This record gives sequence, C-alpha cells and structure tokens, in this order.
Amino acid sequence: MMQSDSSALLRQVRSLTGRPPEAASPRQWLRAVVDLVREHIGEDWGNRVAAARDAHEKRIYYLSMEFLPGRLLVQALRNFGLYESCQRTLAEYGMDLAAVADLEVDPALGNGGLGRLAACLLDSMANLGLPAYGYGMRYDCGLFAQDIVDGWQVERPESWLRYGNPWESPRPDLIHPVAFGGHVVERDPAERPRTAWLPAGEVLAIAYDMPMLGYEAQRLNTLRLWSPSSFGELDLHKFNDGDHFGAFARKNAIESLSQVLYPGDASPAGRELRFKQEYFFVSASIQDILRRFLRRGWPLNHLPEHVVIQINDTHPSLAIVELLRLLIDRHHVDLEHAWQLTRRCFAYTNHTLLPEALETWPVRYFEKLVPRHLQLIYEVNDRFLRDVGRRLPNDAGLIRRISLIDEDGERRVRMAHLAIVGSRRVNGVSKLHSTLLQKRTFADFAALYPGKIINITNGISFRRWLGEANHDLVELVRSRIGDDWLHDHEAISALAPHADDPAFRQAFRAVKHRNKLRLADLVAHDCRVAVDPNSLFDVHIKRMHEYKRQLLKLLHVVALYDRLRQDPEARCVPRTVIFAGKAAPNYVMAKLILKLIHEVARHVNNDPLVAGRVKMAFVPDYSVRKAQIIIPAADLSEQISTAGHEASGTGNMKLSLNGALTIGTLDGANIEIREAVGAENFFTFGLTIEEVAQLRAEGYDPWRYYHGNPEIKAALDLISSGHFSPSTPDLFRPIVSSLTSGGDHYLVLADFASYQRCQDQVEADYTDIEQWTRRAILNTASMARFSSDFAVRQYADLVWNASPLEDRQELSEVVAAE
Ligand code: NBG
Repeated sequence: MMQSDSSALLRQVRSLTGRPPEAASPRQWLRAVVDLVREHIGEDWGNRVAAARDAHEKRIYYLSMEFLPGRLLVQALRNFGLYESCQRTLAEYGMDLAAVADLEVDPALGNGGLGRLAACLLDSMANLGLPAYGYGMRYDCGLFAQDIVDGWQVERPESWLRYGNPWESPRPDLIHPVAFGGHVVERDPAERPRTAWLPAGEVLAIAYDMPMLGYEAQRLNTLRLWSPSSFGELDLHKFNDGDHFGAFARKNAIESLSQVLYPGDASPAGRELRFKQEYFFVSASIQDILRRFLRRGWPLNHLPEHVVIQINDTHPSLAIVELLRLLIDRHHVDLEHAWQLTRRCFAYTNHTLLPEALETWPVRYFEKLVPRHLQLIYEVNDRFLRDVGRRLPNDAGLIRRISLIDEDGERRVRMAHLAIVGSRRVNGVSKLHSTLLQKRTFADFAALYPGKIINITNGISFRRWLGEANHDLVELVRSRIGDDWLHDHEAISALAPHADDPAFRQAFRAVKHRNKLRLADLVAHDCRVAVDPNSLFDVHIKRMHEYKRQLLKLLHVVALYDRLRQDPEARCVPRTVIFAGKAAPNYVMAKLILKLIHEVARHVNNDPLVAGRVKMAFVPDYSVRKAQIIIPAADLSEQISTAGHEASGTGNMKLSLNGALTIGTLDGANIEIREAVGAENFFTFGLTIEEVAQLRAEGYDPWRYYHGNPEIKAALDLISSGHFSPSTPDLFRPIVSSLTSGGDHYLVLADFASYQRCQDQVEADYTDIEQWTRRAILNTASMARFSSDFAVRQYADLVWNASPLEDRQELSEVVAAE
C-alpha cells in the first residue's frame, strides 16, 4: 500500500467516527477498510471499462432469486494488493485485520447450491471480462438464521442489514415502477396498442448495487438487487384519526415483499407473496435492461444481439412475459415480432430433477395480479400449440402434456414450459441431469426442438473455494506450480506429478491438519463438542432433504455405534462425522431428521464405550463462511443422494478441490468427478440410476432389507425403541416408518449394505495415509473442468454467443488508457 492508502484509510476512520483512529471500534475499522477498497474501485470504474470495449458488445444478465456471494473484503483486499499494508496500518492502532474482516456479514440471500452457483458464475464472468450484471432481490432478512434449541431447528430472522451493508450503493435515482392487479381493456381498433392494462396500483423498485470484482481487480461487474420503496407510505388521515396500525397497512404490505427469501408457502398468503416477489424482481430487472439498451439509441430489432438474459431456474421465468409485454405495450412492437425477439434473448438453466420442484402457479394468481401477462401467455400458448399440432399431429396426449397451462385440476401455468418455449437454449447442470432432462422430464420438448436442451456442468470459483478458503494450501501449491490456476483453471493439473513426492505429501497433510484444527475450534465453539483432529473428518454438508440422505449417513453411524458397543474391542478408524445444513421451515420430516442427528450425537459423544472412536457434530447455521472453514478440513466428502435425484451438486467439487476423497453414488456431477479423478480415487457405492428404476418398477420392499440385514434391523430398532429419545420414546417412529412401512422412497435401506461395505473400505484405506494423501492431491489436481471459469466459457460459447476477453494484457491497457 502506498503511503497515500494508509492516510486514506486513517482519513476514512476519522470521518466515520469524528474522532481519532485510536477511538474507532472494530466495526468502524471494517467500514473504513471497505470504503478504502471502494475508493479504489472508483465510482463508475466498471462502466468506464465496459464502455471502452466494443460498443456493440453483448451484455449478459443473470437473473436469480438467490445469490450467496459470501464475504467480499479479504478477496477484494488481495485483488487490489492492499491486504498486507492494511494489516500493518491496523496493527499500529492495535487492531487485527483478520478479526476485523471476520465481522463482515455473510449475506444469506440464498438457499444452497443454486444461490452459490450464481455467485461463482458472476465471479467467473468478472474474471473472464464478460460484461455481466446479476439481478436479484435485496431481502431484508434473506433465508432464516438457524438456531438449535434442544436439538431442534428454530428459525430466526437473519437481520444481515443490522449494521448496514458497507458494499452496497443505494441508487434512489434508479427506480422502476412495478404494477400489480387491475384489469385489461380492449381499446379502439385504431389505437396502438390495442390492449391496455389498467393496474390497480404500483410499487417502486429501488436499485442497490454491489461490486463483483474479477481476479486482480481487472474487471468489475455489478450485482443489482431490488428493494421495494415504502418511502412516505403513511396514511396521514388514518394516523391522525388515531388508527396508528391501519395507517401503516400499505407500507407494511410493500415492505413484506422483500422481507424474506422463500416465505413459507403453506398458506395461500405465503404462496401469493412468493409469486409477487418473483414478478416484482423480474419486472424491475427487465425495465432496467431495456433502459440500458435504449439509452444507446439502438433499434429494438437489435435487442438479441446485445442482450442475453440467463434465468437461474424457473423462478424468474415471468421475465420472459414481462419483456414481451413491454415490447408490445410500451414500444408498440407487434406480438409476432416481439415474441421472436424475446425468445432470442432468453436462456434457461434448470436445476432440479424433482418433479415437485418444477414450479407452477395457479392461473388465478395471474388473473388477480398480472392479468395482462396471462393474456399474453394464452396468446403465446395458442401459437405454440398450433405449431405443435401441425408438426406432430398424431400424438393425442402431446398437447395436454406440453401446454403452458396444466388443465388437470385447478388450472396452473407451468413455469418450466414457459421458460423452455421462451428461451433459445435450455441447459441442465451435469451430464446425467441434462440427459435425464432430454429423455425424461422434458422429452416432449427435446423431440420438438432437437439440440435445444444442452449440458453445462456446474463449476466453482477456485478463487473463492481454494484461494480464499484454504490459504495454507494456496501457499503450498504456489511453491510448486505457481498460482496461474487462480485465473487459468487448466493450470491446476500441473499439481498431479507432485502427488508422488513424499515431501509434498507430508506438507499437504500438515496443511490439512492445520485446517482440521481450525474446524475443531469452530465445532468446539458452535457445538460444544471436542473433536480429535487426528481422526478421519467425514463431512455431510448440504440442505436437509430426504433425497440427500442424511439418514443413510446417520444409520451408518448408529450401526457403527451399535457395533462398538457390542464389541468394545472392535477395530475402527477414529472418525468425526460432521453435518451442517438447514431444513425448510415447513419440512417436518427434514426437521425430525435434524433432531435425530442431535440425539444420536448426544449419545455417541457421551458413551464411554465408543469414546475416542466416533464423534458427531452438527454445525448450526451453515453459511458460505462456515463452508469455507469446514471444506478445507474434510477428509471424506459424503455425496450420497439416491441416484437420479441430485441435479449436480457443487459441494462435491469444493470438497474434492480441497483434497477430500468422495464417497458417492453415481448421481449428478459425482459421475464426472469420478471420471476426472479416476475411479481408484473415488469411493463408489449404491444403486445406479437404472437399478433404481428397476427396483422401483419391480415393487421395492424395504422390509426385505430390514429382515435380511441384522445391522439395519438393529439400527432401526434402536431408533424406534426410544433409545435416542428416552423421555419421548415414540419421537422418531415416523422416521423409521418412512423407511419401512412408508416405502422408503429414497431407497436408504436398499443402499445401506453397499454403503457400509464402502465405508469399511474407506477405513482400511485411511490407515495407509501416504496413499490416501496421494489420492487427495490427485483430487485437487483433477478439478480443472469443475472451475466456474470453464463453465462460464461454455455458457459464452454455447448459449450466449459472447466472447470472453482472452488477453488480460488487452484489458489492462484499456484500463490504463481510460
Ligand atoms: C440445486 C440442485 C443441486 C445443484 C444446484 C446448482 C436447486 C433447485 N437445485 O444439485 O439441487 O448443484 O442446484 O445447480 O436448488
């Protein structure tokens, strides 16, 4: 840092506090350091760089209900080369930069993989010099914070904005009105447009911008989050009449729009609120995209050459209809042409194989809230179905299956169908997932539009998931192969030969050990459990869901516990099992499983018969921050979903990159990871997707496994006997029933024996620590194709038709010239 940076920092502190730096609190220092970075970013730095590039360039718009950017400060300081010098300046005032940076809030604006993927892709777009904007919602509370009270999940509002978000720039100058309700009228035939939507009211959307920095700060992109404005929304008459609550009714209604991500959808009001949120954020985004485009004075005909809108799962698919509507109603483009333009702008990524997760919305909501959009959906559907009828006249059920409207029961709009029909490309997120989309979920569409559904396997940012999460490993890797892999993913492969060097292996193990100590501290602090860093760290971290099979892992632990209690002399590799993940607030079974994890942990951790051999911990309130501590410390990565259910997984990639070996089913991206690291460096178990289908078709009977496998029986009996819940012995019966009389939908029992055998192999292999380390290093070295830089290159090539900046030099020259 230049002298000037140090004085700029001190100036920031003084102006923030109005007092000398000695008096500043750590939080004030945090703010000052962020402000220093922001000074470096400069006010419209990103715009200047973008403008300097080819004026005809395409902009990539990434629309997502979720973003999990994680903390930004440390990476930003390193990007600008400010870390060490800030550290020195702070130290002069008795402050520790790491401790100060630790106060940065981790925005919980997402649920899991989908939101984190959005952040990794934005990171890579910035790294590759693609001019991109993320668009999303600025939730006041995001997803809930997870407390654990007596082993139960208790949700609490995540008030991440309590101390403000130092990164964001509010843009009160950038406001778009979002209309709701009312009705549509036909106008005089001579008038254009023929139809007018007379909404009942509107809500103003205000932009809040956050910087997304590329590697070494060469490039800046923007994440723009929308918040509804309730400014001045007070009914003064009511207030003065003494109705102090009623006076705020409208203000409250507006603010509820952005309170939380995924408001509970068990109630009709909750469902409607989600629908409103989706419309609110896409309407503001599309208006903003059009504003930016039209500012250049280009004709709307050229829209698809300059605008590509990637929608992250179906949540934003109303954006398609919103663009169509604005083209027709505001810009007087005729429907046919507007639809052609719209379809060429959009691309859709699907992220799920669970049919119940494919969003549909009752037609009723559209009638009530966005009647003009419904009219347009009908128009589009009509054309689409006529075209289908012409092209495939002999498939009687096809029209019903493929229609944008589901006519069975209450009429609903199928958002995924809308997204497919309204996009130029659709992609799945792993090879298996994309194949299943083509062959199963969207087979009709695949037949209708050959080549439209493609695969782009997910990726992760190496800068975040190795660069920031695992500093010690970065230093070690740098000492051997440099750090080009931070921006050039292929370069990580150069690590492979070092797996054969005993000195390197030893150093690699030492790093892992330090990371395990760091995790042990977190576990001691958060879970009040002491764990042994010399034990095998076995990690299952992801959303709580039955298909992800936390239960399979748990049954394995219960069986092991039982085995050790029966035979205290039995040999076993000391193991620490770590879980983390949130359960959806209405998902009763997932919450009960979470409780069982805690009760099993309580028993296992306190039973002298198993002491020193198995420990369990559930790290509460999983977040990007905690993932960055858990992942680098893992030895074994649990990726054990029932084959055919996990679209991809990205945790699997992060864990491999950090040198954990995977135990996994042939599901999602596991298949490609196994291919990349070599089957010999991956523990494979369980039914394949074909076997799953076959077993289900034959009529799967979990009782056969219960009666046929004494260990399964013993484990389940232990749970249903109330062993883990002595004061409420029946508490966990529903879990056991779901695995037996309930049909065990996710085939936990069917895969148990194979899983257990595989775990025995894990233990045997872990005793040969040299070989294990070698395999761990090969995992790290084989991850090139799972870099989000690689994924973004594929999006650019196959979907966006946009070119990354190949030559970093070129960009620095542009920056310097500006
Ligand atoms: C999730 C899948 C994961 C996948 C991420 C990112 C949703 C709807 N889907 O398997 O379950 O890795 O998306 O693609 O959150």
